[in-house]
Order: sequence, then structure tokens, then C-alpha cells
Amino acid sequence: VEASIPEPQREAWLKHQVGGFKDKDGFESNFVRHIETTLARSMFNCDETAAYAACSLAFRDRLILEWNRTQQRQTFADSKRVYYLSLEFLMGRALDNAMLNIGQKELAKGGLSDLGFRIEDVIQQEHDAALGNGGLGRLAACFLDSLASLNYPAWGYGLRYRYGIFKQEIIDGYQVEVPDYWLDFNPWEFPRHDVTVDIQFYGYVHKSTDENGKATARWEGGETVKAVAYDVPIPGYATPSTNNLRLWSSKAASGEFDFQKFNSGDYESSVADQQRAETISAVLYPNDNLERGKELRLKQQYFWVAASLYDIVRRFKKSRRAWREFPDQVAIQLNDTHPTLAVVELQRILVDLEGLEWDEAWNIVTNTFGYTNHTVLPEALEKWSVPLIQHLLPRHLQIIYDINLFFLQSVERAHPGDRDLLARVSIIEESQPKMVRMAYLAIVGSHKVNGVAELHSDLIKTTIFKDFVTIFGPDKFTNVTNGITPRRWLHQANPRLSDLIASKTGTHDFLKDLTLLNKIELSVDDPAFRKEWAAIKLANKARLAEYIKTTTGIVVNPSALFDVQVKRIHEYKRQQMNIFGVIHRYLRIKAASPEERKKFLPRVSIFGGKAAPGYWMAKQIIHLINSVGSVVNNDKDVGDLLKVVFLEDYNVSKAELIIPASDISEHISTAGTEASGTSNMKFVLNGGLIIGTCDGANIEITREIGENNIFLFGNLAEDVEDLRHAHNYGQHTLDPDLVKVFEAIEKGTFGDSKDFAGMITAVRDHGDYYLVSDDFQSYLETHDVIDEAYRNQEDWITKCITSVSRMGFFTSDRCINEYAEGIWNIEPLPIETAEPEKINS
Ligand code: GPQ
Repeated sequence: VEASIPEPQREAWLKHQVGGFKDKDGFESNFVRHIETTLARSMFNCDETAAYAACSLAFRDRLILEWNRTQQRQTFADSKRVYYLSLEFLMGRALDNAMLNIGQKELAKGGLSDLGFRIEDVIQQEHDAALGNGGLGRLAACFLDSLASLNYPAWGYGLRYRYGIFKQEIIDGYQVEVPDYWLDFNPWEFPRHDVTVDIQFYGYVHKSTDENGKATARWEGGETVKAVAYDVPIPGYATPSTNNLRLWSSKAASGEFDFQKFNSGDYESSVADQQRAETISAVLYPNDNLERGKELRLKQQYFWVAASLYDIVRRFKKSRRAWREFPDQVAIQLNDTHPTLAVVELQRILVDLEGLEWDEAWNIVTNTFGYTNHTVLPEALEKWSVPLIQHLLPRHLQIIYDINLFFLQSVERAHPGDRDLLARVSIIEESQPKMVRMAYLAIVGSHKVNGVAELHSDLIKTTIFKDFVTIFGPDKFTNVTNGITPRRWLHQANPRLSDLIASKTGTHDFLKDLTLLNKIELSVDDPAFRKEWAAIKLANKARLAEYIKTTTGIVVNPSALFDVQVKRIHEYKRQQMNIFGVIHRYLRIKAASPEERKKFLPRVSIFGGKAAPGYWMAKQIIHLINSVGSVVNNDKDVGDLLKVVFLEDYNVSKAELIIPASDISEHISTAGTEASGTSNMKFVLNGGLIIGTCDGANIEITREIGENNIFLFGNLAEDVEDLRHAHNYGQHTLDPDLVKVFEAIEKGTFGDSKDFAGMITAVRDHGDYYLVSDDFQSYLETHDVIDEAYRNQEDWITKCITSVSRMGFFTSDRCINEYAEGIWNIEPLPIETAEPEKINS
């Protein structure tokens, strides 16, 4: 039902159009109004939590007006939109970001101060929106920021998890997981109880022939769950464009079924149904780079995909265009294979519900979707068992089989008689049980497939998707190197550095066009600039030192070299190699005479990151880091020469604190395993240098900033296979320094060595899959090079400034423009005026 106000009454609406606040006074009156009415508090009852709530509500009012205007403009312009489907959006905090993007943080700071609050304290009250695991989820969040900032008509679609990624506590050196219930008070979401979709599961397929003799399929029976939309406004930077992130929450469908149970006194089971329905969006799966094939996960995927597609199709149908125009209006990006069922669901909608012919529908489908691959690790490539899909989504399984049949027929036509090829590329793996290879389905169902950094995009073409390059040709495969938003990762996280850069470039325009950073290279020799640069780094380090002291009790010296590795704990990311290196350094300090010790460069090794709850080896790595810390940090021989810190519960807002305080950060994955990495970009953008392998985006960072400004080490991706082979055939001799490290651990230097046996045997006895031993010597040597480089502070600062000036390429704005042009075929749609749109359709 259209609910548009008729023309004659619209004048009254326009007269009463709400405006946002324009000055400090306006902000204050908004703030006080929210305290006193929305929150029913007063100046006698207003703590920082209430101040956070009122401040957020004031900014939310403003955002929602812009949001409305943006959506109206997009609807009336009827232009193509992109829909970014991601199971993860790692948003972090919203208030600081909203204030900065709107450009009113200074105003709010003044207003809050008038009213008795410090803005930093108010910002800290916010709970992170942690609806993601790591890089993949944070990438989606950076993309939303860029899409809005560049005025692209775009929506994100995700799940509204009641529990985000768990909160990590470290107890006696071990990780303990605590639930992250974050929705107690969330002013940034708008429940849309009127936007709901019924989602079907289970049941059976009824096949018949219609009056024209055409075969039809109907999916019937089963159970229904309701999807309720929650909208989160996404403000662009320095533009009124405000996009939408729509998150779906599951609820029991109110239907006869429940009601009958309730009436017949079966209250318990009617409640059980409700709980079962709500379970779907209850919790984020805490695995990074790992898929475990759980039924509830598949339910989440279909629930979210079906609700999103229903919404997208409904919006398209309002335009009353012909179906063949669907891909001219709609681009859908699959963030990894998690939303791949969308391919099948759209085909089902078009064929079963809208009555299109298979080929016409398939043409629309493949022109609509694009697929981004984020890993080559085999354990992360999704496969779902055929019996499970058959049970949960019987009609979808039939469609998958048909898609596969037609695909294999086309392969057979182009490559007659190549049965091996057919078996290799089949969407169905002929295993026991049979499995659906989701990446293959995503490739077949999309018009473009992209990797996330050059090396990674090359690797997928030559390894896991090689046959598909043969079949579809190379043009279907492309690279879009990841990027990060400089708004959050420079301006918000490091405001002093952002302002210092602006003092040299003239404005903050570099936040919109990051290539403008290159102007600061002209000031690299300016003594005042360099001095302020160093002072900012030191202040950021002092702030982190303070945080370390209050949270861990460890006292670190801010002028020591801060060596940081913060990311998910994973064997392929090789935190184990880092801590082995720290142990090696400790042994060297211990073996040195008091005279020799004076020559060591003081260092603080900082770790942070979560282990998936079921990832035993990753948990062992955390335990070893903490055990080493408690020995080293309390050893009088060592003093300030070495401290080892594990920071609990690494998340987006902690990243904002830690990254600007780093001197050296570690991006040391086994070559060929880290698809891109994005924190490498954040660290360099904040004036830190990096030690890294020739992997992922490290390679392109080197190309941009120059190899004198990065510390690269280790074997190359092309050599990994041979090196693994050497381990497996007994042709590898363990690195002697690594042997000494193992001896120290096994002697019990860091507590019961049984606790760490798995980490040692993985390297020594089980083939060292991640090649720690192969890279160890080169890793140690490179750290010695870093020590020497850091002693020369003048050269060091030159490297830092030069690097920052050359980081323009890594903005997510560049990345989104590449997607828009090369994959989505969409154009920006600026919102020109501050006046309300005239509604005339
Ligand atoms: N990534 Cl497959 C994740 O964070 N989680 C995942 O499950 C998968 C990939 C990361 C990947 O490891 C990084 O190298 C990338 O920089 C990041 O995705 C974004 O592309």
C-alpha cells in the first residue's frame, strides 16, 4: 500500500520539516531535550552513560534526516544501486565517527564541555558494534564508509546478531570467552517492525505441469521464521549522503501453528518454537578463515540471503521495469561465499515465482552478482553437504543441480571428452557425503570474481580457480586491492597527526583524496614538522603505555621500540614465530654480560588478538605469549630491555588506540597465505614501519613506499611448495636458533612445557606447514636490522614521513571506485542541496 501524502497536504509537511542543529547552542538544546524527555533524566541524574546516550540521540536525529533525504533522492533518481551482502560488519563505535563525518565534533566538544563533560570520556562509553571476526568484517565496514563518502547509492545487508564476537578475557594466561551482549542500549539502529519477511525452511517440492504444459515446481510445507529489519544509518564524510545498513533479526512467525499449540495448552513448545526462531540471528560464528559446516550457520545464511533478496526484488518491482532490466538497476556483491545461496534464491524467485524461462532468469542472475574471494586456505573454502541442503532447502538443491548440469554441459561442449576437467569443476564434489562447493557456485553465478590484492588475485587464477580461467577466460577474474578508510584510521584514530598533515597540505582534503598526502614529502626535511611528528608518535606511545599499565600492571617505557602484532591468532599469521623470536632475544639478553647488555635496544613486544574458541593451537600460542611475558617482565637481568605484553580483547576501538602507537608492526604470514591484510595499511598510514613477508598487500605497499622503507624477509610464495616437500621428505634441518628456543621451552623456562608441546611438534615433527623454521633466521636478522635502523632516529622519521606520504593508493575510496567502475557499473549520486527534496511522483 502506498502511503504517500497527497499534494495539497504536503505544504504543511514542508513547513514543519525538522531541521538538525546548526550550532553549539542548537546541539546543547537537543542534548538537554533528550536527557529530559527521551531518557527521562535530569541535570541531577546525568552520568557519562546518559551523556553518551543524549549526544548520540542528538547526532542520530541529524543523521536520520540526511538518511531520509538520501533515500528519497535515490528512489526518485531511480538509478542503479549496489547491495553489499556480508555476514560480517565490524563497525566499532559510531558516535565519534558520526561527529567527524558530519564535521561537528568540535562543536559537540564545546557543547559537552559547557554541560560538564569531556568528549573523550563520553565517546568511551560506547560499546563496539563487533559483528565480525577480523579483516573481512572490517573491510565491509570501511567499504560502507567509502560508499557513503563517495555518494554511491548503496546498501549493506547483514545479520543483527544479538551476540557479536565474544569478549576475550585472559585468566592465568589462558583465553576465556565471555558473551558480548551489546544491544542493551543501541541508539544507532532503527527497528522497522513494518519491514518483515517470512522465511521458509525444510518442507518438500511439489512438481507439476501448468495449463500450458510447462513444468513447475512449488516449495511447500516446512516452517516459517520471520525476518525483521533494523536499519543503521551510515554517514558519509563531508557529504549529506547517508546510506543504509539493513540488519535482519529473526523472530517466530506469528501464525496459526504457534497459536494452536498455545491454545491447546502446549505453552512450553510454543515458547520453544519462538526460541528456536530467535536462535538464527543469536550469535556470530567466531571463526576466522575457517568453515565448519554447522546447520545453524547454513540457516543463518539462507535466512539473511532470502530476506535481503526479497527486499531488493520488492524495491525493483516498484519501478515496474521489465525483468531483463534487473541488472541495470541492481548490483549485488557477495562478500566471500557466505551469501552464495543468493544466486540460487534469485534464480528460484525468477523461475518458480515470477515464471521466467530458465535461461532468461540465469542471464539476469549472472549479470547481477559479483563474488569476492578472501582466502586460498583450503580449510576456509565453504562446502555444504548435499543431505543437509536437501533437508533444509529442498528446492534450492534441485536448482543447484540444474545450474551444475547446464554448466557442465557447456564445459563438455567447449572441451569435449575431458572427463577429468568435468569432475574437477563440478559444483558437486563426489565425496561421501556429496558436497556443494560454494566457491564454484559463486563463480558460475557471477559475472566477475575478484581477489583482494595482486598476489592473491594471481594465486586464485593459477591455483584454486585455474580450471575456471580456462573455461570462462581470464577477463572474468580481476583484482581489487583492499583499502582502508582514512576517516577512521587516520582522522579519528590519530587526530593530531591528521591535523599536522593538514597544516602542510593546507586543508583536510586529503581525507577525501588520499593521494594528496604526497604533498607532505616536500616537508620531510622541515625540522619543526619532524619534531612535531616525533612528538605525536611519542604521545601516542605514552597513551598506550598508560593503558598497558592500567590494564595489565606492566610498566613500559614509551621511548622503547614498540613492536606490535595485533590480529586474529592463526598459525598462518605466525604469532608463534614472533614469540619464538622474542624468546630468542630473551636468551641473548640473559647470555650477555652486563656490559654487552647495554648495547641492546629496549623493546616492547605487544600482542593482541582472539583465537577461535575451538582452535586449540591458537589458544596454546596465546598461553605461551603470556607465559613468556610473566617470566621476561619479572626478570631483573632484563629490565627495560624487553617487555612482553598481551592486550586483552583486541577490537576496533582498541585498534584505534594501539595502531597510532606502533613503531614496527608484524605482518609475517607464510608467503601466499594472507590474501591481503589491511592492518598493514593502517600501521603505515599512522607513521609506523612494518616487518613483513612478501605476501598479500605487503607487496604493493612496498611498491608504493619503496623497499628502503619496509623490512621484508623470508621465502617467497613460489618456493612454498618445494619447502613443504623438503620437510615431508626429511630434507630440512631445523634452524639452530629455533632449536635453542625449543630447548629453553622444553626445559620449563616458561612453565610446564607440556602446555606448549603442540606448537613445537607442529614445527619439528609434523612438517612445519607454515615454514616457521625456514623463515626464522631471516626473521631474526631483519629484527637486528630494525634495531640498528631505530637507533638512527633521524633516518627513521624520514622513512615514516616518506611512507605516509606515499600511502594514498590504499584508501578504500580508490578501492570502491574500482568496484563501481569495473564490477558494479554504478555512478555517484550526490545530494546537492540542504533543502528537502520536492516530492512529486
Ligand atoms: N579474511 Cl576467508 C578474514 O578476515 N576472514 C575470513 O574468513 C577470510 C578472510 C581476511 C583475509 O584473511 C585478509 O588477508 C584480508 O585482508 C581480509 O579478509 C579482507 O579481504
